[in-house]
Amino acid sequence: MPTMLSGPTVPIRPLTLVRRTAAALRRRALGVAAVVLLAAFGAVAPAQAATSAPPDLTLATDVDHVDVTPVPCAQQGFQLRFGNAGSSAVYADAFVDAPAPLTVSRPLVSSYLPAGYTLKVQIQVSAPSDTPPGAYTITLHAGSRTLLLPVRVGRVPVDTTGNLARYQQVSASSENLPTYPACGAFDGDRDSTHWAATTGWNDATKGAFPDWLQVTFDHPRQVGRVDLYTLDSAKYPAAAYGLRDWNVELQAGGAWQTLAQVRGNTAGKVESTFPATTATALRVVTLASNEGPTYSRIVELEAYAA
Ligand SMILES: [Ca+2]
Repeated sequence: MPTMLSGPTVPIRPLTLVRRTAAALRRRALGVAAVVLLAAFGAVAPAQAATSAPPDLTLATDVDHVDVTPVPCAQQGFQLRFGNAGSSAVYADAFVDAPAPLTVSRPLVSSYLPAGYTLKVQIQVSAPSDTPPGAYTITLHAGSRTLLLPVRVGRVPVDTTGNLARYQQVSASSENLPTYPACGAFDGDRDSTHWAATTGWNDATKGAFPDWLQVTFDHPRQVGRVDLYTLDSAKYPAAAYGLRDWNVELQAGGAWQTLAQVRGNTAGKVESTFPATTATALRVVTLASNEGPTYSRIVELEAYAA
């Protein structure tokens, strides 16, 4: 019979939780002060002036503005410099607020900050392809500090290769992040030797099939050919690590239609051709890998009219 212990159970509170709570309480108090200060002065200090402000928490960035191209996988952002100018260590939070539809990779940075220490964190800034070009502002908060970072959103580049999948919105059943995002399969780089440099998609559900990788067109497109580049390098040949079986599907008339089926593939590149079909989206449904029950790997996925 199992042994039963009697008496009250005292939960062990994680140390990190206690510290977060303390930071939250301090933030609430200092937040009120920040609102009063902002109301009094009607503006906040520019990015470069903030670090010279009185002690305690400091906020700064490595750039005075961020240029954003609204396409998947664009590498753009800034370095957040979050410091403690006080004489004792603190746990503190910095908030990075981006106006919709902009998003940031780290909306909250929580950290232990020894006295005199400045934490440096790289923040990625992203925008969907339908973001109106123009000026935006990211607001950074920490304690009583507020910092405004101007953002300039440009236009979506024009593809000149005929590849209908470039600069479109992409999604996947799962992503093995941060190294193998879905957008890596639409970045214009077909080279498998760059596999570990975010230029390919690898799902995150090892051993589970099917997976899928999708591109959604900004307006209906006529698609008659799909080129799929699976992982194929000297180190990782397609016959051992690449995709073996998959379906090419188009969303036409509101429903998914299978236009091509590939089975038993061992090549690095496969062209699937079919009667040109007007579609709002394209997806590849992966069914098996040459490695066995592991992962789906696509270095680049391209779509053409014919
Ligand atoms: Ca790629």
